Amino acid sequence: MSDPAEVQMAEMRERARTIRARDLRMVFGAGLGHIGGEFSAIDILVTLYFAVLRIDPADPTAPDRDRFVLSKGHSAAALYATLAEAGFFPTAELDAFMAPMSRLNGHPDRNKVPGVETNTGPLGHGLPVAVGMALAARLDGSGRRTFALTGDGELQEGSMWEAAMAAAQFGLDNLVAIVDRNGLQQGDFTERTMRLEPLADKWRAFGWAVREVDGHDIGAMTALLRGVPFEPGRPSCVIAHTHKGQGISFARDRVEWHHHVPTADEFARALAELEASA
Ligand SMILES: Cc1ncc(C[n+]2csc(CCOP(=O)(O)OP(=O)(O)O)c2C)c(N)n1
Ligand SMILES: [Mg+2]
Repeated sequence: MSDPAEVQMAEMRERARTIRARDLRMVFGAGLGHIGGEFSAIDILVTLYFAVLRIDPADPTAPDRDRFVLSKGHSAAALYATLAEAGFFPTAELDAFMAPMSRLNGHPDRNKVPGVETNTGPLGHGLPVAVGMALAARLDGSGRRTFALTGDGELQEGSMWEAAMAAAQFGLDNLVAIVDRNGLQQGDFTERTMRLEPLADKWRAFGWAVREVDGHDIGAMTALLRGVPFEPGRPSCVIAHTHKGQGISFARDRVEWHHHVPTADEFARALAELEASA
């Protein structure tokens, strides 16, 4: 494997595996967390942080850095593990996830954690904030881009569609929404709770340029996300088809793993699976 692009992809897959293992330890150690939606999002986060975002962990407040908003803020552990892997803070701190006085809270806090761009957790807030960030970038005359990662269940929040309308109205082609389309929300399938399909057509009807991708294919996502905006004058939407719990065979596509905390036996088996996939 001498092709530099292939080497980079292999490195990113290895980072994703490492981040999944750290996330698993964090949730097991804290006794709280959202492994399902974290594991569906980790390949997307790795693609963004290691191949797409124009950021410098040594200078986390540089004015023209790209912005990333974790609209599905309950996946905080995955964001922390990714930020630490990228060098925003030491990986040793991850063990303090949700411990008393730790800055690694259950939902991300921009005032505490380097690399976190805005506080999220209440579903339906991150994309609206990202629209404001993208508009501000334009008003500043800055070339920085804003990327927001949303849940699919989160799209049942009306504020997401107000934000989608506004982004198209303002012609924000410096904004990218990535939908973690894992098909599950907290208690059931999205389609059984509040139907989202035809989802790509909905975003198109709201004025966005839409692409669909395998949300666990880091190579495909890298190629796609390096090509934004998809159309000049329109915001870009990527529907990333994913699986909740991806990486742990007995958690994959299982609704209870939305916030199930592994037992000691499950923890050991999951870690063994992740280690075996190296
Ligand atoms: C406004 C609001 N209502 C409820 C919750 C509790 N909650 C956290 S995650 C979640 C389900 C989200 O599903 P989805 O957006 O599909 O996330 P994913 O499947 O990626 O975990 C719910 C209901 C919340 N955080 N905010
Ligand atoms: Mg979901």
